[in-house]
Amino acid sequence: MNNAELYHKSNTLQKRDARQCLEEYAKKIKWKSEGDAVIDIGCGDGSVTTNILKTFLPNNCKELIGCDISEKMIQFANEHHAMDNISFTRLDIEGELPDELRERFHHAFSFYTLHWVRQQETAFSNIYDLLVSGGDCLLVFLGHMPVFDVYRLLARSTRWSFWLKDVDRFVSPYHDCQDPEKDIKRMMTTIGFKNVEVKCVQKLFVYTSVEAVKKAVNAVNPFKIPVEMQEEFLEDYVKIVRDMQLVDHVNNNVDGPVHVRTNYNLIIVYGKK
Ligand code: J10
Repeated sequence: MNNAELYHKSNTLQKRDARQCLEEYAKKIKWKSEGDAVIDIGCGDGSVTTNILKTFLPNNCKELIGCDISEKMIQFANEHHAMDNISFTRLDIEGELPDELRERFHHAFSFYTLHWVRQQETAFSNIYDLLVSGGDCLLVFLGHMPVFDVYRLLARSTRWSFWLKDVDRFVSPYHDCQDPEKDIKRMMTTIGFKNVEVKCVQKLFVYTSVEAVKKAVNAVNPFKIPVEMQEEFLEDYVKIVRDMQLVDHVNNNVDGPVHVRTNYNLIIVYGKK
């Protein structure tokens, strides 16, 4: 995920879920009276950080820093969404933490990022290390999601196997997991988190056209497919989605508009240092 312009236009599902989670869980966050430092991990284009997360923070927040592994995303976020106490900086949450970020934040948030991370223990330990003692985190990421099944099916086809050879690198670590709540709780408790709560929630999102699905897929496509093959890739993606019977004709009118259903599991995590 490297194209901020594309992502900016086609992340309706991600924005809806970030807003719904904050509406439900922001009340758990233990705000301080003197002004808090907040980090948003995997901020992408910065729109969720500034247009959604910020609206749930108390007015006396000292700073809000968005971070992302992609330099291009950070540049876009700084150009379009930086303001007074909001800035964006590059950080790989799976890598070495810079000293200046250690124990600096009262609250860490992350929306739709941690399912891309292979080394889950490293990322969660880093989140722990970003927090001051008594700080807390709210993390939202994908468990089971049909998008990953479609990737795997495409990876088995002769047409796409070359381009999707490292497919499992891009499947959520919790896609095939029987009990993600138990596994994540155990991992976080081992790291040292307290008051850990993990919920795996069933969600539904309905795209109102095939074109909208293609744009959403294109906006987060992790595979390096040559530009001239991308439309064909999206066509084949949609063929599989049809085979999976996720496309409904509205009012059974085969010539009319369609709805594309996505049922998936969203994992919502709270923990305190
Ligand atoms: C940063 O955003 C993400 O990581 C989001 C992901 C992986 C899922 C986005 C949803 C898509 C592409 C829709 C898939 C649609 C289907 C009909 C399976």
